[in-house]
Amino acid sequence: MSTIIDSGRVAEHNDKLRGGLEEDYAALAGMLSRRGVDIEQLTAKAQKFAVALPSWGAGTGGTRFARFPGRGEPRNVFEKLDDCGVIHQLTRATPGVSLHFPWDKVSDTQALRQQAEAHGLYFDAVNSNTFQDQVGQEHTYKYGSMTAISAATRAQAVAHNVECIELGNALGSKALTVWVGDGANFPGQHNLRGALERYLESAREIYAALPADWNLLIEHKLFEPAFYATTIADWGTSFACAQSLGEKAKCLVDLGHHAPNTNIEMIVARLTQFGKLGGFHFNDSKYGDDDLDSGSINPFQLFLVFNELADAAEREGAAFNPAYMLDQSHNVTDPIESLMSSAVEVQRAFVQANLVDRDALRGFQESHDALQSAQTLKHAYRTDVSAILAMARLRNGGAIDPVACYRASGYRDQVAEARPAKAGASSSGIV
Ligand code: AOS
Ligand code: ZN
Ligand code: ZN
Ligand code: ZN
Repeated sequence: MSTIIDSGRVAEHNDKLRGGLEEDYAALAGMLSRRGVDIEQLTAKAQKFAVALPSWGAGTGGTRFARFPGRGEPRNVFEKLDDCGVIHQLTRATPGVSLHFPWDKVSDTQALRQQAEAHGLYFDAVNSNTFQDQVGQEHTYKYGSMTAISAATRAQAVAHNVECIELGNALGSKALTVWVGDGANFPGQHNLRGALERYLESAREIYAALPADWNLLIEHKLFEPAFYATTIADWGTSFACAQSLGEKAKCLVDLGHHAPNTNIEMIVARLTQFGKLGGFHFNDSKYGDDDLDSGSINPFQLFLVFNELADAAEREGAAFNPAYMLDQSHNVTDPIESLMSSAVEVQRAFVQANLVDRDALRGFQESHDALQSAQTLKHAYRTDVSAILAMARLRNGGAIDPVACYRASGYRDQVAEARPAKAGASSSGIV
């Protein structure tokens, strides 16, 4: 597997920090063993944890007001893969890459697959894009795509999704994520039921094109770009559509796509109970679909989501395998640094949730001890598992401190030279 940052530099970085890490790890091991927890089991789980990277997250996202590009942004899908390769090389937690078509222009699937493999990467779910018009496109999506009144527009949206499946199939992906911005800005603009009927009609055609081992992941979002009524606005609609389409259709939960104060972990519990949790877009938010870095605003919520996932994994075993992906917009940070730290935050929530004493929790629940039930969760959440995460990276060949190692490597300076800024460089997209 080829590395992008010289492996000697990573080793040098680790050598400086190894002694301190070993001390912290031993102290944590002792503390956990008094609680009856074997640190090695947790570290082994952490070593297997994976969250996929969004190809569109490698560049600066921008908002509807402006985009302020960073230095050395990737100019094509191959350069995005290089950046993803760096993130995975140092974190060892991000082997998957989720592509977005047609933002990612792919003509030679073989060459792309080879490059991914050289970096130890594979392709996770592919994303279609019918929320904006592309140059030369015959029918506009201004009034909707899969729900459009115009049959020709709907057919075009379906054809694009089928093309995404074909591309993804050639790249080894196993799922198509569909998020559509379709909706209305005015009461009365849409026949609300009619729009969903047309959505389902289009979705059925897309579903029919799925290979046998593929999933269709339906991503809902409360609002934006439609501000009065979004066709796939909530998990109820997403769930009903997934049920009506069939077994291969599942729901994707983007953490930023809910009404404020929604109990997202309960949505996760409901979807797992009925076998319809397909995957996640992890990010964080304060107000809406903010696409801030995972764990940066509400890490306890992220932990509670993983607590439900740990419960589902305990009930369902290896069969339970939702797709974990990041979906963030980086505007004031180096996207590589944000994606590295976000992957670590998601992995942290996963490890903390695995620390929950589930037998004790069940006992407190059965005896109606609400206070101790809550404390059982808090006990796990308050445990600083950083040494486990760092040890998992070290053992997997990554960096003890990925951001420090990345900064010391000079990668951004190198790519800034190799990828000179173009005036008005195109956005990696709306996120
Ligand atoms: C849009 O809000 C969604 O989060 C989608 O996942 C979208 O495809 C992605 O964010 C890129 O814009
Ligand atoms: Zn304003
Ligand atoms: Zn998303
Ligand atoms: Zn979003």
